[in-house]
Amino acid sequence: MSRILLVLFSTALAACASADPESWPFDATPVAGFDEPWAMTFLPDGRLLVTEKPGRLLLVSQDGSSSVVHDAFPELVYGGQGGLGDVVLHPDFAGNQLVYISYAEAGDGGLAGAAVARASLRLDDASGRLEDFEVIWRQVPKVTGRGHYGHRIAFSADGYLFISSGERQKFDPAQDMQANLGKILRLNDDGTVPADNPFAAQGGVAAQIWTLGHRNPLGLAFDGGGRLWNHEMGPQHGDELNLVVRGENYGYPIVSNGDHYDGRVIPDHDTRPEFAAPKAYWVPSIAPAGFIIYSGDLFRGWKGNGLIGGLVSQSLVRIEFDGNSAREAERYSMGKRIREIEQGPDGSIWLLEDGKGGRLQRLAPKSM
Ligand SMILES: [Ca+2]
Ligand SMILES: [Ca+2]
Repeated sequence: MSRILLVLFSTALAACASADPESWPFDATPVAGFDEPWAMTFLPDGRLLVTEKPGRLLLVSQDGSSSVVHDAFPELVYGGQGGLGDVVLHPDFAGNQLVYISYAEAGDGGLAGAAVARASLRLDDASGRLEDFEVIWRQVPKVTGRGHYGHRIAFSADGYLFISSGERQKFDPAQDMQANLGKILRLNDDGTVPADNPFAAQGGVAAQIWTLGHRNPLGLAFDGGGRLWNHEMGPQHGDELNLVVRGENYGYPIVSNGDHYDGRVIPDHDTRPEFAAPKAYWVPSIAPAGFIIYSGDLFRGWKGNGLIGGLVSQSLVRIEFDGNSAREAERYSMGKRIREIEQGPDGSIWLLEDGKGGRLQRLAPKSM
């Protein structure tokens, strides 16, 4: 019953969502264009770091001018969903200049897997460069294929490094404690494993695992109360927004509110209550990518809301949270696949479109 209501609700929302900028409560100003941009983060000085999937890390000013920081990531493999991925700052970046970068890394025999590196970012007025580049985490095992790397990164307020690791379109590794695919990992900021992780006693890659049973998690964000949320692409529908709780199993590929693309049914979440169910889900898919939980004042009434980009749905989706529950509140049709979202220092909202020529756009409330 609830699923039927949600389908109706989603359909109604999609019907309401308008691609007419006149109907948006914000003005969207294009700032620059990129070659398959994938992620971005703001620096304390108001400039941005932007990644392009083919392998360039760029320093970008708010006026759109840019320079290359780094374009020689070791063993980077570009293709399919893989290439250069996320970029985030260490919570003490002002003191240590550390940045964390994820990318798809080639292995032997055509295999590949996500890797996370950290490096020191040396900045001057016009440019930046990386020093002391070091890979601190890798997907295990490397596998064939070019999909579902995941590799989103987020830091908790207490300084732990969380990485979302996709199941590489191999399904069962999401439930295998000898693989770190299909998991969310919790590490120290140098890549070592905290002794108080839920599966630390098992050793090996199991010790890295915070939660399991994920598919392709492309959004990872902490809310103001310290809760960790992730979103992930479902198979044929069933995209999920999850509250990420220590040691929980989110059930993929055993359960999903979507089904396999070849038509085989995957039992829905409500058939297996031992698995953590999503707090919100989408049938039909929105194809979520990019995720912030807004903490600014510029968009009145949006503080504490989630903002999610939509690829297939070509949308910006606003989420309202109430403690441990969540629901889609609004959806704006942007007319382009939205890959990434960030909040600017002044509370403006910045979007990256997906693909070649993907634009960086600055969103600010419409002046009345
Ligand atoms: Ca980001
Ligand atoms: Ca299902």
